[in-house]
Amino acid sequence: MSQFTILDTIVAHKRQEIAARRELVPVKLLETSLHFNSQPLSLRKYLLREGGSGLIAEFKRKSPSKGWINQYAPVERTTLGYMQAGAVALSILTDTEFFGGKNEDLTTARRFNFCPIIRKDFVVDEYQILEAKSIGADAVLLIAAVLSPAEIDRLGRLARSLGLEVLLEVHDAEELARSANAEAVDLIGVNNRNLHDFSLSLDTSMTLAEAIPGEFVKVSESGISTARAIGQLREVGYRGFLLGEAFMRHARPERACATLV
Ligand code: IGP
Repeated sequence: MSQFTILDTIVAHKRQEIAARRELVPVKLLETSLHFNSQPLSLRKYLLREGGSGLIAEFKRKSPSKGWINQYAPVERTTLGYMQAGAVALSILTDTEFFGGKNEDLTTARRFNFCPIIRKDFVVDEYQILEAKSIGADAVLLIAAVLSPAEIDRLGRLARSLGLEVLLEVHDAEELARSANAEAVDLIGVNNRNLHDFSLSLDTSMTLAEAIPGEFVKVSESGISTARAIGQLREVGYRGFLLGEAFMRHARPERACATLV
């Protein structure tokens, strides 16, 4: 479906940002970062651990669909609290314009936690993969709706060559069929949010589950807020559950996380 969505606006803005960023912090400089040569943690392994919650807790201040969700929760206390509550991994939004995040949020989370961290952003360029590595991420998100199969292949392989795992986000069977490339992708995330009208339905994950090839770890993203929903998703094969707003809309997101684990 090639309908105009918020994604087009975000991606256009992102390309401008990257051009500016590249001038400020050239690749050579990224490569000298402390994290650049560190060994990342495997999101796949953490999610597949026996008895784990499978929860991926997200730090998200605002979004195009909800506006401000939480302006005040500090990254340190929230992410450490998420982990103490029993989350398995973290997802940190680094987009500033639309999600109120920044790279420093991820480096801060990195300092306070020993767990896989996903850099959540709109990746359209190799530069962002190198940047993700340089700020201490363990995994990157690639969104099928904004990338061609060739781009997914190229960006995914680059990420993997740096030891990063790749979470590919899809929201329908067609995207899944054209993008599920085992050479470039480690995990498949089904986004329950419809990016055209922002409506949410867990049915998206429920119906796509069996179409996801077995070599990928299955993750369900967005609109999840109850233990019951997590139980249903687990039953059809999901091993990762990405929750943002259900936690972040509370003044103490980490406490909301503790009630779900
Ligand atoms: C979390 P929610 O409904 O629990 O806040 O959703 C996460 O899935 C959502 O933030 C998300 C997202 C994205 C954000 C899914 N895919 C891509 C930015 C970019």
